[in-house]
Amino acid sequence: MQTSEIALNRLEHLLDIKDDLALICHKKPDSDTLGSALALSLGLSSCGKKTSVYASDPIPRNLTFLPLAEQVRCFKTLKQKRHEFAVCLDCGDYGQTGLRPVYEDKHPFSIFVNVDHHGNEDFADLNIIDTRASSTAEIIYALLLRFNIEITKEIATCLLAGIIGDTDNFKNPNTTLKTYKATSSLMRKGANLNKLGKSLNRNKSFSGLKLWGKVLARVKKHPEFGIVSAFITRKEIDEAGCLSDDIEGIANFLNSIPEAKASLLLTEEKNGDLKGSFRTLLPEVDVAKIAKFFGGGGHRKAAGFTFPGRIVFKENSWKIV
Ligand SMILES: [Mn+2]
Repeated sequence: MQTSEIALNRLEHLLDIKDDLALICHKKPDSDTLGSALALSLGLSSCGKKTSVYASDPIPRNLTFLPLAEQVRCFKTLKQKRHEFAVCLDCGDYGQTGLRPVYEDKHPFSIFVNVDHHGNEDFADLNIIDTRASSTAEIIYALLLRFNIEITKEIATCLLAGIIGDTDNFKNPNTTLKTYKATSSLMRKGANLNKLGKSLNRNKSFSGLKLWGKVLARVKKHPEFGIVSAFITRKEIDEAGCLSDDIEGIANFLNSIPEAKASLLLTEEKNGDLKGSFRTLLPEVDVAKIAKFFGGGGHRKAAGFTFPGRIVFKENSWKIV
């Protein structure tokens, strides 16, 4: 799925005539949603536009180095500001925007745009979707070129952070020739690939690594489906004093063995929910379909679900209750 010229022209026109925008990251911001929002914010500011970046959840500590990350605001401010025009970045569905708990299904924006590479749902008034892009950052890169906005070193850094994050260091099958072309151009603009890789990948704490050990010790492979799975309980996360950054990456790491068709990591959430994260590296496997079966969603290579539940385990077996 790729956005039509008409939609792109409409977005260009809207950005031309409107001066004040809210840029909204998805829940639990990652480097793609945040890098895309910050890059767009920096780019539009250079054209004299007023932009504010919002996120419903705090920024993970390994992303606070991104230019302007300290200026990301919470949803309380979003409510006070009464923006007319909002663009959400990297949100696969309306729920991902985090707006529902604040506004229910009736958001207050008269112009609501979504720029994304997942393409599950056309929930905004204008949906700029490219499912062939590795990341939303790759789409924003193309949009900035189209709008003749100069890509500064800061913008390049934000966009490359998004690309590195979503391609899992250029390892995922969503990495294309276009991704490498964008990357090389962003590096030419001053983004430091080495430094970014270090900041994004070296983000674990000591207790976090110990938790990884526990989780990896209980990895199982389904004999029929080839799904490699593991789980983390809330008690273990709390006892280790771990943050969500510490657990980040386990789901991808489970795919490291070649016989894995897909991986599933189950995490007990604070609110009593059980979160499932599916990942696959195989082009023919679509984990979004499996996640949908459990009431969730996502894209072909990374998808997830949540439902109320807890894990009960004894020695070698475990079940969801
Ligand atoms: Mn993304």
